[in-house]
This record gives sequence, structure tokens and C-alpha cells, in this order.
Amino acid sequence: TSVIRLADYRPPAWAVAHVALEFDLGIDRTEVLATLELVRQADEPIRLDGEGLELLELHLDGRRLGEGEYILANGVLEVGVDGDRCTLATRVAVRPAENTAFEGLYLSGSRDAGFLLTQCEAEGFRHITFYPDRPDVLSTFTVTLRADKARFPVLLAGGNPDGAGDLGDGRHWARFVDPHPKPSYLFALVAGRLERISRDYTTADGRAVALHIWAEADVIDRCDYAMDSLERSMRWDEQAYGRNYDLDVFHVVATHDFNMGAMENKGLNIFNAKYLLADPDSSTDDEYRHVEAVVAHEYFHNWSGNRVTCRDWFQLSLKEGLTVFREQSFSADMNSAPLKRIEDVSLLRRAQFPEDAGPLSHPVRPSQYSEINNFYTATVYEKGAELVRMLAGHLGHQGFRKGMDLYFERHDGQAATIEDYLGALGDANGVDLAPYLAWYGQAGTPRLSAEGRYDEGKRRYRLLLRQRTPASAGQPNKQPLPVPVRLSLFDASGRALPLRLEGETQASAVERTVVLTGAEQAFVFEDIDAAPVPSLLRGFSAPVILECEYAPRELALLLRHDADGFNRWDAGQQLAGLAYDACRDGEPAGAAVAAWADALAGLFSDAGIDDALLAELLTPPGEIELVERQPERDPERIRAARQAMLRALASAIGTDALRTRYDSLRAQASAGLDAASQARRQLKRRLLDLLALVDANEGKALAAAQYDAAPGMTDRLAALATLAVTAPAAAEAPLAHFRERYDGNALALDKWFALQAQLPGDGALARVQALERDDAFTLKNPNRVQALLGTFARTNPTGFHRADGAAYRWLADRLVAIDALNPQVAARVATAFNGWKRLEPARREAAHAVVAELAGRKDLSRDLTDILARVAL
Ligand code: B3K
Ligand code: ZN
Repeated sequence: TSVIRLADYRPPAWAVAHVALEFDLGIDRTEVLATLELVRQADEPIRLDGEGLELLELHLDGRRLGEGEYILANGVLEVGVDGDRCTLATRVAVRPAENTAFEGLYLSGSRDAGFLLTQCEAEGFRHITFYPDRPDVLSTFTVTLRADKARFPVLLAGGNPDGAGDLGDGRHWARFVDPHPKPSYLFALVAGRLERISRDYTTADGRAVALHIWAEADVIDRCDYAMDSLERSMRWDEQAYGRNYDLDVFHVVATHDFNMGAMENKGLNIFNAKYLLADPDSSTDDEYRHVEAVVAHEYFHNWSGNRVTCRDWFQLSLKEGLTVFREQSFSADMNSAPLKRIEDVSLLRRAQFPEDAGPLSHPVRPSQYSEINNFYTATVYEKGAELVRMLAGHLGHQGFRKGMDLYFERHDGQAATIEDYLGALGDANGVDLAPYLAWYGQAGTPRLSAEGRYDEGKRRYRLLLRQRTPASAGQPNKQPLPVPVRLSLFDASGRALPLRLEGETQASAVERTVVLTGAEQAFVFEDIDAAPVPSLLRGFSAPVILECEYAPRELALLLRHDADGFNRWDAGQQLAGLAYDACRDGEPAGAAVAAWADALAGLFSDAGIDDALLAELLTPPGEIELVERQPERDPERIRAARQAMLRALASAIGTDALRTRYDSLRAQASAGLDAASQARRQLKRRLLDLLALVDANEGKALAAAQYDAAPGMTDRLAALATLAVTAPAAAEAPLAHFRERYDGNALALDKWFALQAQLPGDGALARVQALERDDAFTLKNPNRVQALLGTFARTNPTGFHRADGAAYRWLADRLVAIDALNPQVAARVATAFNGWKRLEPARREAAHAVVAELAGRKDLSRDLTDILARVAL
């Protein structure tokens, strides 16, 4: 397969001044007439991308071209032209109902009841018409849709409405004009039977905007929370960044058939229903938060992505990392900032760190790809957001805002690069941010080691920081990066000390940021009366792995006193890591476990601590995160050690205390969505798990009762999960009840599949195989595939990595079947093999055999082939 390289970038040879699209829509066959006003930029023929299109006619400046007057080969239509401007028109036919890959124009739902929609990012537009399908070709769009009025009563495209009417023959038409130049990946249309909810919105700069959320009739009453979230997002972007919406109408559409979360098409966002619909009876608290965050994310793209887009797909993080950062800041403002930070860093550690430690590791700005769809990764998104956070921290709140203002002003209507971004942020503040560019080009998670030495005679504390990034795929040698380390020093009583660095005349504050720029550097703090305890990387000031040899009592001190909510939690996580090591090495009764459990037991009885934070503190790193604490991975041992430490925690707190607290939380159960109610549910869930771990019978009774009495999905699902792990036989009736109660509710059924896919142990594969035979299971729906196969392969280590390799062989078989339908989904599920090299020898052998065999096949898609080739290396 061919490789695309950043180093080979060349500007487009022809620009598109305007494009007019006319669609004659049909489920089996749709015709597309595209009229492109082209303007020469270089001495080359016109080359348009097109995949799977049936070319019906081609006209150059009104003259129909015959065969021999153009070349159509390898997905490119080439036409030689003499002048500097021309009008090129193509008429093509496409087949939406046959499009199972969900890229381009396709059918969501059934032939009779479903609707037509498009997905173009990254390169879907070429499946709709011939076009220079690259993000640096920006054009204004006029789109005319024609279709049967009864079958397609609603016709939508991005831009402002510009007329609609009847065609007389049972068909109708509608036209949309988008005045903002955009690349083809932001084009969208939707046509079918949809209902809507609407709201009027006036922007800060006075524009009246009609907001519409569209969904199929059976789910339209679950869109209100998304509408509230949209309004909050629009207001927030005005206040936090001075960004106003820029069209008269904003459409959002929900579909159950979507390859990813959502898509920011200009004026017509399209959402996976999973991230748009919410109601207390079928959505958990987490899902409500996700809806709010994803609605915000797609909306924020209107500026960070649409008004300023990417020059090429290597710059993907320019819009994604930045927009994730904006979304995180919004969520932190709407909810609790420390809890949001904990959630985001947990995700980074769970998803991005392992990605960056295996063969799929790549820089935030990759230098090459063979399939761009495989680069919508945790690295580009989540690590990319951490890089923006470092830049924002470096510039300070106002400096960052000034930099963002300049970025939007300078590059409005352009396709920009990471250099442009750093340039604008730097220029607005008179600083050079070029050193941070290295973070974008270098893969792997840096290790930051910290070593403190106290000099009693000189009353000095010397902190030696060192960094090293392990070699990663294609990058054997690493450079030092600028690592901002926000820190405080605590005395033995838990007081933060004023900080004066060597050479300074007076202490400035109790918290400050030092930046490690070379491989190692020492920072000397003066006037320190006794050996302090350092609180490092506060707020997780850089995306690195901290290696600091803390004594358990030092971490316990931070866990009790650190005013930085994130670091307080992280001290608990580090302490839990030590407890885990002890349990794994056969010392569940040792000092490290006691230090962790006793510290948490102390916090448990502290009335002042927030329920949600307590729930987080009571959650040690998960089985996936713990993988990196040993050279070789044996999922059974990891799980056993983690369970042992949780049991030690439960007995340190005491079952009576757990039970009393659980009962009082249960007495307050409600369906309320306020923060306090959500926090209570979260803590209740932790307590139920702990109780079930030490007393399975009691756990069973409590979980069964909680399931029956649950006022909403959060409590219901949590009870069901605990019951299914603790007492599988007792879970059967409630599982059947849930299946029946939510029959027809696709999103609730996905949770039912996912919950069972996560159940640990040897029986897991057989259970998943039985679930594949459920009437509701299909390989054609991405959400369903992710719920069952994705959840199993990614989040059930003991089940997926069973020692005999049976689950590997089974997944390989399914990947081939999924790939024939939907390559993007197959490729994403296949990333579950990323960590195979770190497995213990027996599992490694088994996984290797499967991966090597799959990678050797010649009949798979480019998407899946690319993942397998890199994983197998
Ligand atoms: N930009 C889209 C992702 C498109 C994925 C294409 N394979 C969603 C988002 O990040 O907002
Ligand atoms: Zn995005």
C-alpha cells in the first residue's frame, strides 16, 4: 500500500472558487451533478478524486467530453486544460443502500423507515462526487436536493436555507447556500423522515439563529438535554473565546448508524445517537456528561476546525487536540474542575499511554500514514489536548486568550498548520514557542524522574529532574522536551512552603512552575527548615510518567493535605500503585497496602470530603493501567492482585462503616441530575462493589435490591454489573428483565451487551459467543460491534487474553467478517492487539500467531491491513 508523507506536501494545483451540487436522491441510486468553478494555481492538469462513482457525463466549459479527452484511473479523474479558469461539471451515480462502510452517502436504518445521510471526514466526499478532496481546498457551496416528498419529507444540507418547493411529480426540492468557504470534508446532507425540536438563539453579536435537533420519531423526546448543552456551549464560546456562531441556522441530527462519535459538518452536525440522546430511564450519569461534552466539542469545531481548518491531515491535532482542550475547559466550568481533570487524565493513562507504548505509537503530528482514518487516535486527540494545555499554561490565562484571538483572526478562512498555531500564540505574547514543536513530532510518553535531597546545614532542598523518552516505532533516538512542572513543597504538618529558588531575593508563592528543558536540571529551594514532601506535576502539568521514590507516608501526607484536587487524587493513585506491587509480590498484609488502605479509611470517615472525589479516591488504577507496573503482562495475576488490595481496603474501612454509608446513600436515592445526586450515586456504586467483594452474599442481596428499586439507569446498571460479577446465577433473571424492558431501545441494549462483555474469567468468550446469537446482535451496526466485541477485546483482559489464545482466534475471524462490511470499524477493533508483545510468553505466542496470520492476508481493506502491518512489526 502506498504511503503519504508530510514531507511531500504540495499546495493544490487548482483551487475551487465555487461548487454547485445537485442531488437527485434515492435509496438505491442517487445522482449527483457537481459544477466546479476551478482556478489554476500551478502548471498541471486538473486532478479530481473519486472512489466507487459511476461517471455518467463530464462537461468542460459547457462542452461534453468524450472518452480520450480525460483519464480515469486509480481513483483520479484527470483533465488537461489550457486556460487559467474553467467550469468542470460531472454527473455521477452512487448506491447509498449498498454502502455498508458508512463513508460517503449511506442509509441509516431500514430501507422502509431509514434516512439518507453523509459522512465525509476524512476522505468520504470522493465517494459522493469527483472533487479535489483535500482539506486545503476551500470553497463556497450551493447545494440543491431533490427527492420524493413522501419518502424524504425533510431535506437538509449545511449553510443557510435558500428556497424550497414542489416539483409537481410527488417530488420536492430545497436549496442551501454556505457563504463560508470550507473544505469538502465538512459537507453534509440529510434526507428522510425526521422529527425536530427547535430553539431560538441570539448570539452575543446579535445574530438570530434557529437551532434544530433532528431525530427519528421514537427518540425525539430524548433530545432536550442535547439542546440545553448546545445553548450552554454557544454561550460559553462567546464568553471564554469571543467566538460567535456565523449562520442563521444550526442543525444537529442523530443516527444509530455511525462510525465514530459525531461530526462537525458546517451548520449540520451529525451525531451518533449515543452522544446525543439522553433520558434518566435509559442514560447513565456518565452518558449525560458525554452528551454535554460531545455537543460542545462539535460546536466548538465551528471555529477550531471549520473557520480555521487543517492544511493537510498530518495537522489533524491542530483542530482535534485544540477542540478537545476547549471541550475539557467547558466541561470543567460546567461541572467540577478537579473531577474533570481526574477523568481526563485517567482516560489519557488508560487509552493514550498504552497506545504510545506499543507498535501503534505515533507522534501527535504523524509524519506518514497509509490510511488517515486510523489516526483519529487517543494520541492525536487526548495527548494533543495536553500539548495545548501546556501552551496555555505557559502563556497564562490572558496570554492564551490573546494568542487564540490572533490565531482565529490571522487564519480565518484558511487551512493552517501546527507551526501557524504556535506562531500566532507566540507572536501575540512576544515569546518563542518553537521548542514545544518537538512535542508534536516525537512519539512515546516521556519519563520524568525526580529526586530530592535535603541539606540541613544550608536549609536547602535540591530537586533534580531528569527526562528520558523510550524508543518507539520508527523513532529510536529521542530529544529532551520542555516539561513544565508545577510544584509545591509541603512540611510534615501538611503546610505548603513559600518557594524561593536559589538566586532569588524573596519567595514568590507556595506554588510555581519550573520548566525542565534539557535532559536533566536541578532546582534549589532556599529557607527550607526540614526535608519537605514535594507535590509535583500539579494538575498534571505535562503528559509524562512521573518516577519519584516516595515513601508511603509521604504519599499519605499528600493524599490528606494537598490542596490541588488532582494531585491529591494522584497521590492516592501512586500509593495504590505501591499497594498493588506488594499484593502482586504476595504481601497483601505488608506496610504499603496498610498505608494506602489506612489513609483512605481515614478520609472515608472525614465528613468534609466530597462524595464524588471520595468515590474516585476509592478507585485504584484499573487493570489496564496497572499493566505497565511489570515487564510482562499476565492478566489473571494483575486482576488477582488488584482484587486483593480492594479487599484490604474494605476491611480497613470496615464492613459496618461501608454498610452504614451505603444505606444512607440508598435512602437518598433519586433520579436527580444535580451534582450532589450524581456524586451520591457514584460513591454508592463504589461501596456496593467493595461490600460485594468482602461478602458475596450481602453484595448479592444489596445489588438485587438496588436493581429493583433503581430510580434511573445509573443505579440500575451499576447494580446489574455488581450482581453479574458477584453472583452470576442470581444475575440471570435481572439480565433477562433488562433485555426485555429495553427491547427496541438500541442504546440501552448496547449497555446490556457491553456489561456482559466485561464479565471476567474463562467463561467470558463463551458468553460473548452466545450474545452474538441474540436477535439484536448484528455486525452491521458499529455501536453494537463496539459494545460487544470492542468492549470484550479492550476492557476485559482476563477474558480476551485467555491463556489458550481462543479469544484471539475468534476475534481474528470476526475482524475478517466486519472488514468486508465496514473497514473503519474493523480497524478500530483490531487495535486491541496493540499490546501483544508485552504479554507473558504463552499468551504472546498465541497472539503473535494470530496477528501474523491475519497480517499476511491479501484480501483485507487498507484500514485493517495498515493496523495489522504496524501491530505485527
Ligand atoms: N472530526 C470527527 C471525526 C471524524 C473521523 C473520521 N474517521 C469528529 C470529531 O472529532 O469531532
Ligand atoms: Zn473533533
